[in-house]
Amino acid sequence: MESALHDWLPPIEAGRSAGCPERLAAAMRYSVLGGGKRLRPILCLMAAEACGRDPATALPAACALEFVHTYSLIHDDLPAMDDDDLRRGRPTCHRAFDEATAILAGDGLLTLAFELVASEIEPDEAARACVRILAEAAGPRGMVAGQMADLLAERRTLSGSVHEDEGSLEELEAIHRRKTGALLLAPLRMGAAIAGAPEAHRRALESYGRAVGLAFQIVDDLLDVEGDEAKLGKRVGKDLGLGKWTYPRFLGIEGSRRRASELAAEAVAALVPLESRGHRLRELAMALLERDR
Ligand code: GRG
Repeated sequence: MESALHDWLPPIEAGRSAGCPERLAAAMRYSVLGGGKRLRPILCLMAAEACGRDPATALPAACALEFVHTYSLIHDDLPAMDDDDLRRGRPTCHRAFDEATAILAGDGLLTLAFELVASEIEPDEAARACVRILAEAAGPRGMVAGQMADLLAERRTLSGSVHEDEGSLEELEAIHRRKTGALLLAPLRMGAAIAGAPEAHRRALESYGRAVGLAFQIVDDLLDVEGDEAKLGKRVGKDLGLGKWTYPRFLGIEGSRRRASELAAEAVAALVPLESRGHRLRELAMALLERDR
């Protein structure tokens, strides 16, 4: 995964950049190659494998997912959004470079992702399906919509137009299904499309992806309350300060843990049609509950 990401990013060296300015290539590489769990790419490779395909055939899709995810982190960290200084244990892109370069690095990664999917995935039918899945997940009805809804909810809370205990769990889940969930479901759908999986397997992977997506978000909220800043490589305790709606806020710490476990169990149960080929995805769902970064 790491070497594929390395190879598909524009090189920095003068004369080798094939039209990509060195500073832009440096910012893109800084953000993508600076760590990260690679969860979305791993889900994509595992989904292709669970459907009986060599996971290497899904590598371009896996890289594209990581590019889109990294773009979203770069833009989310900007002063106009979360205004963060630390990401993946290092200064955020706009801190290491500057704001304009960070915006362009995000734009570059988002568009490079689609170039990669369109040109490297075979057959054409699978490439077209992956372009559509990725665009839907990342776009104005997916992740961008979730980010907008999250910002609006935060502003309502901070302006006092919504009281602390108002807002509902349903509303919170609707935000997360799009903001985080969509880009965690997309890898499973892309892996299945690349493998040409039958309908029953696609549906199983989608149910798994939805449950894992929400469980991942709940654990993320818990880590913001209880996590270790050094291990996470980002600021903790910021959700409360920003007036964010989180699972611990609605369900408490224990209730959130319980809900995450239920969702992981749901995810595992959804894999039954894949029989023993779903074993890595099964292990991953359980491991996500224990993650500390
Ligand atoms: C700017 C359009 C736009 C969207 C931003 C994903 C996102 C939307 C914002 C990130 C804010 C955030 C911390 C969301 C919680 C869940 C999440 C996506 C965490 C980061 O993902 P990880 O834990 O990160 O997979 P690594 O660094 O491991 O890849």
